[in-house]
Amino acid sequence: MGDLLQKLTLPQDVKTLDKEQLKVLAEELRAKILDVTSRKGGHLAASLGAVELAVALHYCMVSPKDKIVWDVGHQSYAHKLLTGRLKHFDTLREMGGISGFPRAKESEHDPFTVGHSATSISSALGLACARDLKDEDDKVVAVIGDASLSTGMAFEGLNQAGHMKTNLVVILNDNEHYISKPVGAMSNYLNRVISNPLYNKVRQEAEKIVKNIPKLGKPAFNTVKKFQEGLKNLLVPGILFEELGFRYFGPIDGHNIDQLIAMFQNIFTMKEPVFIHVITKKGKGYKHAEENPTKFHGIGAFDVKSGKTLEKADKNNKSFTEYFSDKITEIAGKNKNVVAITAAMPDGTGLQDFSERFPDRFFDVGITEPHAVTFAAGLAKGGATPVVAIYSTFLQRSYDQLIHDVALQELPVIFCLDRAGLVGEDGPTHHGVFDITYLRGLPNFIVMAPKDGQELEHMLEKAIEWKRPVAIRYPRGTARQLVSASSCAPLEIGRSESLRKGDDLAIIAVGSMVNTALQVGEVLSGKGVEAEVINARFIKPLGRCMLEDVFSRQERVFTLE
Ligand SMILES: Cc1ncc(C[n+]2csc(CCOP(=O)(O)OP(=O)(O)O)c2C)c(N)n1
Repeated sequence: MGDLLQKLTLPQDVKTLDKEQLKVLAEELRAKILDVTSRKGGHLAASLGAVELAVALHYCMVSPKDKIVWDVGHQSYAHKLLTGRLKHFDTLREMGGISGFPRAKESEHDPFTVGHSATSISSALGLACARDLKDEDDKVVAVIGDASLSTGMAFEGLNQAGHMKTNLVVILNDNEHYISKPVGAMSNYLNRVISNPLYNKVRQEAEKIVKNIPKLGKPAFNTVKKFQEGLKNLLVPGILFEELGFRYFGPIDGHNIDQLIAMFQNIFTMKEPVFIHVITKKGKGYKHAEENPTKFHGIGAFDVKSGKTLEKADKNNKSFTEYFSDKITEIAGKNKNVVAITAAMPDGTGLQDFSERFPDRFFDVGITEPHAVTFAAGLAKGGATPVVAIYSTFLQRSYDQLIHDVALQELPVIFCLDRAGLVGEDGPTHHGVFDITYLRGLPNFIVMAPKDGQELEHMLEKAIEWKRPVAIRYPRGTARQLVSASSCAPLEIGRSESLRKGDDLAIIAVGSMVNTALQVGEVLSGKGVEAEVINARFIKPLGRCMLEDVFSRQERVFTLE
């Protein structure tokens, strides 16, 4: 490991380094991030892209008094290494180790716990307002990516900050990349801003010319004013943000530490909402990640030299995501009514194939989960059969839309909730552990969990037939086949299936826990206890007949969910 990094104890120690040393520090940070991520997995590409940003911010700020709120937080590894977590960084994403995202409980240098997209501007604005109420002068910065900026929540934050004229810095970390390729009008706009060669310089020149025209009569002056406005719209990059009440600066090179520092030192003297547009490269400094930022967005352990992921032992078994992916593509081939929606995650949710085969029926709406749900409701109302593929944790954000736009109107929208249950390394912000609770209360909804891949296929087919709001939840990882297809009981709403007979006790299990229940059954059998195992299949409606039957026969009933 490099010397400089090891010598830093407090984040402000960065200030003791000269400009050349700062560049060396950036390379040391990169090497450390690459080394640990290659062994532990993690969000490599975004973190490599934000190294210079982290160095320059800590050079110009004094954390924890000053606050940096990283959006999503998957790009914050350099920040973590600079804020006292170098020694434990090898425990990245382990239970009890360093979290893959900023976590307030982990460090005073993480002012807000994050993991979901687009919370940075709102929470930073809250921190800035609280600061103002106390009449203090901390600097507050939100760092947000270009994909996250296209969400409604980001705009709600900008809207309030620009209106209040709060002293807040928003840094747009624009790497022109989402997890996969960018989508949406906002992305096109930012692209035009970046490719506009005229930048602020021309604006200043244009304004100077207009101002220098000698005294004119009122009508001529108004014409000049209008001309100036027109010029501004034409020439000023980031006019959108200026119109929202921010002073816009940029675009600037996010890997040029000198430029970043000069910019930050300047804008930190201002006392108004400032928007800095920084251009970075996702995966910067690691060839494989630069070439394939989607693969290296969030990755398991990999070989640094070849960039190849180290295969998991279970590679022969398909994952639930793969079952979903194959089945939805097959169904869409036969049923032209079926459309698919993702919120910026075509790969993770398994819709990549679908998007290639049926581009007209595929909608990547960006990181806009609430919009995705209401958009799907509109599609359903218009006669389409929308399938929304989404991670359980991210659907949380759309609760009102689920109730108001889907459930109450009883619209046939099918939600395929991937990553339901515990997700492992990404931790609490990403666990899909709330959906059973938040979906069960919704009127008119059917909620199911398949025991294996084949049952997921049946559920998907039936869900499309039933023409009702349906959610199917399934976990990350392998979908081990439990029972042969022929022994699968037909799927009727609310009907469970019996998988094992036994008089001593009953286990009612749902989803992937059915597998565990069957294993428990075997273990108990070896000890002379015979367990009945029931696959509930439905979380809502619960199989009332099954429950009455089981409780009439068994004294001990266990549930596994
Ligand atoms: C509400 C929500 N939806 C989806 C995600 C999954 N997600 C994590 S990072 C990411 C892309 C973020 O892109 P951007 O903000 O541009 O940052 P970059 O990764 O390019 O640095 C997505 C979709 C999330 N974290 N939160």
